[in-house]
Amino acid sequence: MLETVINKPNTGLVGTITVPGDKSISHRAVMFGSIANGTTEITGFLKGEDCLSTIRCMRQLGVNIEEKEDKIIVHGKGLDGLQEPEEVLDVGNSGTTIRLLSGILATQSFSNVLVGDDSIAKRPMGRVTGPLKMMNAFIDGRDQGQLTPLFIRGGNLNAINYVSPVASAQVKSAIILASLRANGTTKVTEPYRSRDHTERMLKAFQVDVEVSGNTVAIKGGHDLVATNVHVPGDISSAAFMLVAGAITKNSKVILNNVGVNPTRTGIIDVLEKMGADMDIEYDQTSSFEPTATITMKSSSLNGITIDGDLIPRLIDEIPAIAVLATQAEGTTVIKDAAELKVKETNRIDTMVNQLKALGANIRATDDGMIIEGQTKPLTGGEVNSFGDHRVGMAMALCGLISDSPVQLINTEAINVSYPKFFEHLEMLKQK
Ligand code: SPQ
Repeated sequence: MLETVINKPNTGLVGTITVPGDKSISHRAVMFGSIANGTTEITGFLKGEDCLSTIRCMRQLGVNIEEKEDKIIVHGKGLDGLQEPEEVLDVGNSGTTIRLLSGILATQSFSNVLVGDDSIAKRPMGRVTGPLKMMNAFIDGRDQGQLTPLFIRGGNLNAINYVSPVASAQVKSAIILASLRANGTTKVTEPYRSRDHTERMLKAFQVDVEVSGNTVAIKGGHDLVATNVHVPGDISSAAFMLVAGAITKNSKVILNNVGVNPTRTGIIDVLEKMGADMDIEYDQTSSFEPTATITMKSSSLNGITIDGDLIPRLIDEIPAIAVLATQAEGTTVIKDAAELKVKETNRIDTMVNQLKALGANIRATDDGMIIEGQTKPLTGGEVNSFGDHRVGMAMALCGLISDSPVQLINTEAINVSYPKFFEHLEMLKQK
């Protein structure tokens, strides 16, 4: 396991970073390009471990995907041109790959076995396999298809009207993808709106997707028409640099090309409410995903409550927000976030335990955490990502502000979404 030591910068963090491509959008671009008719060129693609797993799986399904220095070229097979894989499909650490791919495979009459790493083996799959089985796909697996390995053989799907108990873009997307070959109109309703990259991108691939409030409707029988996709920077990765700039003295961090899809910008709302010294300049773009340049300066922050429909708009940013809250004056309460328990790790427990180990005043609740900010400085010491990229990056940020260095164990996990994370932090320190 790799280890990295993170020290306080001599002065502040200063400089400009172009954040890496959006992970959610990169996955979808490869999958949708694969099932489209024609060639899709993808620029800005995130070459992180998770998205590379998606490329590997789509290749196993017979799709020719070229990896160039500056773009990915997907030679789409059409939804009816995929082939039965000879080997097991291994999604690695990627929940998005296994869940969205399950939706695609539910439309296919051949057999597939899907596996992932130890973290994937613990994550709930029933939330996706349940509705896909209702549509008539044959799915089995450990605990009757609730857990990996999964076996999927689909085809002959019926449309369903599904009311999801969770706001989850992965659940919604899997059902939408399956509904491309279902008989009739499928509807998915969520308690709160989750990220809508699937809906936006399918429209760009000329699929008719109807959105009304928290419900998405799609009529079966659609074919995708290939289109070129430019992937904007990932706001979930940008969040770590925004927090770094806000909590480190004498800092001015400029982030270019940040994706600011409104279903993802909960972190911006939180930073504004906490009093961050931040400036946002929206780009003029013709893409179906908006972008902006964000400037963050060292900030005096106050604690706030984060809950309700804000949670799906910042679910992946909560590890970074927990670190931010340790530097805010007063109490930050995060609630309605029980979904954190089923991510790469149980992010409530891992973040609370790791921050406590550095002396933070934080406690876990059933559906979130409570952080008393600024009660005492963080001490530094040894922490672990436990194989969770977002926990790793959040804990690395603590080294920027703690009394003594932070030694992070298992840093390789960060390659899942932000392979240049430490390089970027160093660039900001050197200026
Ligand atoms: O792909 P994976 O492992 O599920 O990744 C995570 C992450 O932190 O990067 C979650 F652990 O992001 C999910 C996100 O939490 C990516 C995603 C998507 O691309 O559709 C949606 C969210 O998950 P969910 O369960 O709410 O649908």
